[in-house]
Amino acid sequence: MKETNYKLLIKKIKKYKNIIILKHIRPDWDAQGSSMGLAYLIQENFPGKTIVVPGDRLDDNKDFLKSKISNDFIKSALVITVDTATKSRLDFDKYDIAVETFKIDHHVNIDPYAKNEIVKETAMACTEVITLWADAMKLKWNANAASNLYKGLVTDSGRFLFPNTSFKTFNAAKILLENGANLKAVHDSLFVSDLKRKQYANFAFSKLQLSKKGVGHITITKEDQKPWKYSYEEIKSALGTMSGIDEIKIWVLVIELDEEIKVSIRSRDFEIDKVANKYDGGGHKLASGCKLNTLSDISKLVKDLDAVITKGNK
Ligand SMILES: [Mn+2]
Repeated sequence: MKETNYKLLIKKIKKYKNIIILKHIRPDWDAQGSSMGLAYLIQENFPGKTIVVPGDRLDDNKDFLKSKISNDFIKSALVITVDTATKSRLDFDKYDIAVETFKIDHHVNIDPYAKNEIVKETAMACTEVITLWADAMKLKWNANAASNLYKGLVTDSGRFLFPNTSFKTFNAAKILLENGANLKAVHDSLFVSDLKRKQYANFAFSKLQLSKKGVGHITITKEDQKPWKYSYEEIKSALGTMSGIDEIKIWVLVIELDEEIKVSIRSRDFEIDKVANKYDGGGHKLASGCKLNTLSDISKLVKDLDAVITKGNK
């Protein structure tokens, strides 16, 4: 990573009055926390900017929303993307008319689509990248910026339990807590569940099927989803019900959507990304996603994951 791009980002922010911050479709808290945290940081340190954060939100925060974004506005703006590895995943259909673009990310950089970038593939969360940048550039903090960035850090690290959690993750957390992140408010907003959520988790877990080798899978069909009226992210929360269980070595959540069948695969020890590659997907060694053509392909996928355990690919 070229540290010079740290300063370049500051230079670009200073230069442009209009700033658009883009995140990926179906945002998670790293995407939203990165975009909102960065927006609050820019607002605090560079007054007078018009900052817009378009796309879906996970909560009812209406800050930095704009009902209509004209082509002229886009062309005149600095367009920063966060937490989005590939251009096709951006939650914005007019990225191509942007002139000045800047990518901030922590995914494997398979699609360097922006003019400039700060990409740290070893960072736990995109919010970690932004936090370390803001700290190095000695920006002024406020509680909104720190709390939003902390949300991405605590969720992308699985509450600091994922095996790649490191001293760097805690260093970013330290910076955010020193600068006003409200730990209790953030944790309450993210982790205090309502009764319906618990009931959904119970329902999902009751569908668990476990292979002899230790591959657990839950399939949530379109029919299953109807009574809950949940968003994709909420449906996906069923994935977590299978983690932290000794007998489940690899766990798989299959979600049937209108246009595709999405699969999430997780493991504590076994490398599952190669299997994900085989099914039109990929990601990290212990956390990957892929797609299936039909629900009946699940048994093939489970067999392939069984083989990973048999071979002992740790
Ligand atoms: Mn992320």
